[in-house]
Amino acid sequence: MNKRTAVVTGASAGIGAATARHLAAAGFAVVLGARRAEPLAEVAAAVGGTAIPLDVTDPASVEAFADRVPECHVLVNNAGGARGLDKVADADEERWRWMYDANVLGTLRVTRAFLPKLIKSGDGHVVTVTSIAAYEVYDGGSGYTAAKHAQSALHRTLRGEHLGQPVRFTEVLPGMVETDFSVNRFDGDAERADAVYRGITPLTADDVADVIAFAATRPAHVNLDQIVMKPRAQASASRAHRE
Ligand code: 8X3
Repeated sequence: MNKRTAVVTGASAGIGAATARHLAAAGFAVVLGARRAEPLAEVAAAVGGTAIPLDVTDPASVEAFADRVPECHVLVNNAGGARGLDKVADADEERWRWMYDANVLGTLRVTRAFLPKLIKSGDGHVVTVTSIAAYEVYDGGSGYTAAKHAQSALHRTLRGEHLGQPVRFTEVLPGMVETDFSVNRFDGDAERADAVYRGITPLTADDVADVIAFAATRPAHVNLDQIVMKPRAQASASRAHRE
């Protein structure tokens, strides 16, 4: 039997790379997209997958990417991220624009490009990785929480719009996961990023990927709608127990 195809965005590192590994282990042919060609090629080689350059903020790049993938059963919208931790009073519009473009419009572009193939597969599945920032707000987080709320709204809308068609929609909402998420948020400031996870055992990218692969391997009639994941030591975006 031919392998089912899974497409993972933001697959050069973190949750995306781990998801590519877990889906490959679950028997999928994996197509990996990300901007950074070198790490992407390394992850793809390690899982026997196909690396294709993808910048979700560029409509032409998304179109070219989708054109190279003839069939798709599972799409994991993982690309995105945060920029800064500025209060609303100090908001930087460029950072807001990037966060909207990458998280919200990126998910829109990629999902729209793959929906016909997902439905045609007879058993399609869109997994969108949002965040606990998709249902909580916290000081300094507005640009990111606003984008994640919007990304979640877009994703959840699809569930109703495609009711009756052979496609499932799962939203995974992680809390603290130690990846390069915080390093990117803080413009490469590793010390500031480390402080986010200090004194607690955060989730790993593999913890989240394991759950994504679980959702993607349920029988076709089972839709895991929303899955919130946090480390045991985290109660909310702004409340964690630190040793
Ligand atoms: C990452 C979780 O709490 O930093 O999506 O927004 S948080």
